[in-house]
Amino acid sequence: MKTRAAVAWKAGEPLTVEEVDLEGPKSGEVLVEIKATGICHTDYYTLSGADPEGLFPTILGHEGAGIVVDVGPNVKSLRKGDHVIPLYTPECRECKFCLSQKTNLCQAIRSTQGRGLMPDSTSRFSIDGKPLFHYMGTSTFSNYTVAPEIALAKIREDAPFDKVCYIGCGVTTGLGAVIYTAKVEAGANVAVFGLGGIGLNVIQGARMVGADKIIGIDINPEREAMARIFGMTHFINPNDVPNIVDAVVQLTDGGADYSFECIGNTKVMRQALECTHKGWGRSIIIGVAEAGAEISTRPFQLVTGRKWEGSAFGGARGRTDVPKIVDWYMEGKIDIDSLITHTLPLDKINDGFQLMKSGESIRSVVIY
Ligand code: NAD
Ligand code: AHE
Ligand code: ZN
Repeated sequence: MKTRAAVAWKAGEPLTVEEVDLEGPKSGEVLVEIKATGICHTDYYTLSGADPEGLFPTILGHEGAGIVVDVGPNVKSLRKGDHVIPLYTPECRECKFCLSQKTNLCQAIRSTQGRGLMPDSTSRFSIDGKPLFHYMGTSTFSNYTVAPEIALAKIREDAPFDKVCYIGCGVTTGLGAVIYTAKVEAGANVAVFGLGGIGLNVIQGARMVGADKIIGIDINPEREAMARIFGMTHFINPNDVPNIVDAVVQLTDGGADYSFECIGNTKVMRQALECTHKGWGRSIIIGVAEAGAEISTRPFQLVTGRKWEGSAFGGARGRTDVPKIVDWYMEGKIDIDSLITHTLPLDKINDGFQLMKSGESIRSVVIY
């Protein structure tokens, strides 16, 4: 079949909307009509050329929601008409990683996904007979996409696609880092570095679990108002204080119990670790840093009890947890609408990247 898709031909170049050929689903695969997709900073990161797994030409996008239009042979858990959110972190429930119950990082299809291919090592997308790479197993910047059954979460049918698409990455990553990865307890002091599409969801998660001080840190002063609505109790612009680590330590009587880096800046990652409390502080890296970037600190920081950790997709097991997060939204327990500051047609997708770069948007959503 044919589908309209925004194609990334080369790193650093704008996407172009094209008519693309899409092969039907093979064994264990599902054809999905994408109804809406968010634009995440990670799409921009890969487009920029900084992603060691970035392959071109490709169809980016990993924050979508849509409807199943066809299933391939051996698909058991989904059928035509089901509403779904594609998962860049699948959940096969059979691999060593899933069975461990210690991680959400299902590895069933990770190697082919990282090479921009379906599990049989081929692509379903092509243009003029030349294959295009898939991206993160999702490629939601295409009106129709094919994904493995294990990489689709079935969601309730009354949930609006143009809002719950954001649960496909940003919402789950932010809330999940607090709830599933860090397991922040009521009364804890939390510091959040970077108040964008992810950081504001960390703030929202921290409020949900009853954190005490929720300190937001961002160089963009425009982020303060929205962060306060989501539960931030204190705001610090690092450009307004001599030392951001000292500022957080003073506010929290010795350091934050938990900190979250939601930027992808290795210098900030160090600050986020060092502002946590001696003896028990835990710092969770969410931000994605470019190929070649490395983190550093004095080992003494770890010897004296601070822990450096990371979180992918908020530690969420997608097929199990994503439908629950959709329920939280539908029950009014979380706010998604306020964070979607811009909606665009596919033809304007490059404007969405521009709005992110300029700091004007929190989330832009493309509606097909
Ligand atoms: P975003 O662009 O919406 O937000 C980034 C925020 O950081 C902005 O508000 C910006 O003003 C702020 N910022 C930039 N430099 C700063 C600095 N030096 N100090 C303080 N604040 C600073 O991006 P996003 O969509 O929220 O994504 C954030 C990061 O999380 C990206 O690196 C993205 O790739 C990553 N990410 C990771 C996962 C995961 O599973 N680990 C999932 C989604 C996104
Ligand atoms: N290819 C990148 C990896 C980037 C990365 O860390 N991705 C996150 C999700 S970001 C979503 O916005 C992730 O889930 N990582 C775990 C994994 O298995 O990829 C690089 O830098 O190499
Ligand atoms: Zn993302």
